This record gives sequence, C-alpha cells and structure tokens, in this order.
Amino acid sequence: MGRPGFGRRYGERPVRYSAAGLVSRGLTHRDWTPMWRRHDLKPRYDVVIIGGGVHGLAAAYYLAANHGISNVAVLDKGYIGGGGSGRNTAILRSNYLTPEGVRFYERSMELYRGLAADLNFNVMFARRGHLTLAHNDGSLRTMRWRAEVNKLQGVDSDVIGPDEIKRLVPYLDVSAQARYPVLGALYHPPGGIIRHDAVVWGYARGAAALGVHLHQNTEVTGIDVAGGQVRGVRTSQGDIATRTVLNATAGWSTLISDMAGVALPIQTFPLQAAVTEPVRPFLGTVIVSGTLHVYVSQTDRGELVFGASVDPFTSYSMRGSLEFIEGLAGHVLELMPSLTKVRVLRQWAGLCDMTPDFSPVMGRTPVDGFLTDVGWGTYGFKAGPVSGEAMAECIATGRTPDIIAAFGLGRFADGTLVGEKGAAAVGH
Ligand code: PYC
Repeated sequence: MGRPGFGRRYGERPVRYSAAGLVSRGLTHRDWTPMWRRHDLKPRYDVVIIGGGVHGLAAAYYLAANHGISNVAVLDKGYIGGGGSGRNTAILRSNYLTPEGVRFYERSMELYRGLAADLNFNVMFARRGHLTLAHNDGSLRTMRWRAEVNKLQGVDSDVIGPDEIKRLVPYLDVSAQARYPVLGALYHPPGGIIRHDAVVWGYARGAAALGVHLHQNTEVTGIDVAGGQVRGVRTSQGDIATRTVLNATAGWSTLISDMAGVALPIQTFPLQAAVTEPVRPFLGTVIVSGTLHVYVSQTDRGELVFGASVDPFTSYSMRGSLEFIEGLAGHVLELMPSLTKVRVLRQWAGLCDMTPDFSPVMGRTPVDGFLTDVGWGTYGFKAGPVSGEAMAECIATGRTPDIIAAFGLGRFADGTLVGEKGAAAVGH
C-alpha cells in the first residue's frame, strides 16, 4: 500500500527523529516541536472517530495514510491514550484459539513489528517470548489445541515441558511441591511487550501530520440519525455534521452505540494491574498463569508489570482495590517465591468490554454510517494496528475486509460465534 508520506499532501511535516537530531538538540537546547497541535472543531468532517486510544488513532492514521482520507476528527472525552490504551499491560501475542483470531492478531503483530519504522517513532517493541503455564490436564489440552491451530496459521507456538520452562525462566518454581505444579506451557517465541504510550503518541503524531484533527476534552453527548443514516455528532464543544462515525471506545462503547440506537451484547468489567519498583533484569519472557489469574513481564527499566482477570462484577470504576493486590501478591509468590522483598509502586484499573464469545464487534451496523470497533475484552491493545487498518479500509471502501468478516454484530443473531475464551490470558 503506498504511503502519501508525512505532511507531503495533507498536514504539517513533523520533525524526523534520528540519533543525529537527538545529539544536535542536546547540544543546542532547541525545543522539540509539539507532536500535534490543537484545532478548532470544524462544523463538518468526513469521518468522526470517537475514542482517542490506539484503535481510534490507528484508524485515523490508516484512513489518511492508506486511503488519502484526512478530513477526520478523533474525539476523546479525556486525553489521548487515557483509557484502555494507557492502562493495559502492553503484552503482544497472536497465539489465539480460533483460526480467525490467530490470523487477525498475527496481522497486528506484523504491523507492530514494523511500526517504529512506519511512524518514525520508537515504540520499544521487545520480542520476549510468551509462556502460558498449564497447571492441570485440562489447561494442557487447551494449550495443545492452541499450538496446533497456531501452527496451521503459520504462527510459532508449541507446548513445552517443565525443564525447558525452567531453562527459560530460572526463577519460576516448577517443582512438584508447588501448590499448583507447572505441568507444561504454551510457548510462543514471537510474543513480547511494547511501550503502550509510545504506540498511542506515534499514531497520534502520524495521523496529525497527515491532516487529522485530534480533539481532546471533547465528550460526545449525542449522535444524530435520520432515515437510518448518521447525520452528525453532538459534543461538549459543539456539533459536527458527518455521515460516518466510528465507535472506537472501550468502557463506554455501549453508551456511545446506544446514542445511535445500536444495542451491543457487551458488559463492562474493571481489570486491575500493578507495577513494582525496578529490579535487576531477571525475567526475559512474559509469563501467564490462567489458574493463578496472573500475568507478569519485566519492562526494559526493570519494573515488574502484573495483571489479573477482570473483577467479578460490572462497574465503571477505575480504582485499584486492596483485595486485588493481596490476591495478586499471593499468586505471584506461588510462581516466583524469591520476589517477597519486591515493593509494589502503583496499581490501577482499566475497563474491559466483554462480549459473550470473547471476540470483538467490528464493522458496519444496521445504522448506515455508524461503525463499531468495540468489545475488546482483555485483548484490545494487541489488536490496535490491525483494527485501525481494517476499519479504515471498511470506511474507505464500504466493504468489510475479510480479516474482520467473522467479527460482525450479526453473528450474535446468526449463532456464528467466534469462541476465544480459551485464549484468554487468565480465567474469567
Ligand atoms: O490476553 O495476553 C492477554 C492479556 C494480557 C493482559 C490482558 N490480556
């Protein structure tokens, strides 16, 4: 797909980042130019994207970069990347359970691998290898199933035993005395972590350079629909006329879709996470234990990032709880008893929009001009690039790309669900 090139046709040329530029600015103390600038809300846009997270920004970027559509507004009621995109644990993988899921997340991995070069922005992708531990025969069976589906789609995944797991993660307790002994693991070498803020900023900068307007602190208060067609969006900063609206929100996806009269089979649950003080690098892989409801990775700075399953109740709360951190600490120590002295620095929560089959709701809806890219459950961040690419294509061409054909809203009426629960990092 041809790229129009930053700023050549649509926007302003951003500074090209390079090592030489860094040194020169260090020596001259010249300020960096802002990554995007503020615009007044225009009365009309070709496309309005609701949600300034990785999904909305990626869709805006690919609309401009791949299809030359740059009269686009991205609206966020808070700040860019302040929702799920800034609250996830930044794990990337494509070792899903269904062929549709594996293909989709693998395309995202491919885009993620090339993203730094594409956006000229260091998104700090680190290929670490990803281990999903099996503590019982049922989990081991699911891991084998996933490994076979993955291999058939060309994705590198295999089931390995405790000796190899120990070799990869020497600090993990794989002894038979553990409360939940490790019987094996699904090993996915291409999995890894990335800097989630950088992904968001990179897409925002890239989209803005191509002419997209980013409107922060702009809350959507209504969507006008007449004769089955979107006509406009009402916001806290004024009204916009448009015939195309993409709902790319997480947490509030049902509230936004309700404004257009499109009911979604989604319930929203908080998911809590935590980070420790930095410690010497000792954990080279991402580790997930569904049975213990925990996943952990170590950042390049040395912090341990932990996450859990979603809280067992629906809520829009984004606060951490003492029960969570107590439970998490116990489970982490069952896996790695030597971490007793590591101190937790911070905990937080994000919102997960869960669908009945753990797959997203993407594409067109019964309201013309109203599209959704929602229902991401605990998988949203991984899917940002491919979702943006596919939704941009869907908007630009009016056709549903094959890669998202299985994820349409109609599947809940047709009974053609895409069951992805078995690929969840942790039990729900
Ligand atoms: O599915 O890998 C995953 C995941 C990690 C954190 C939340 N979901």
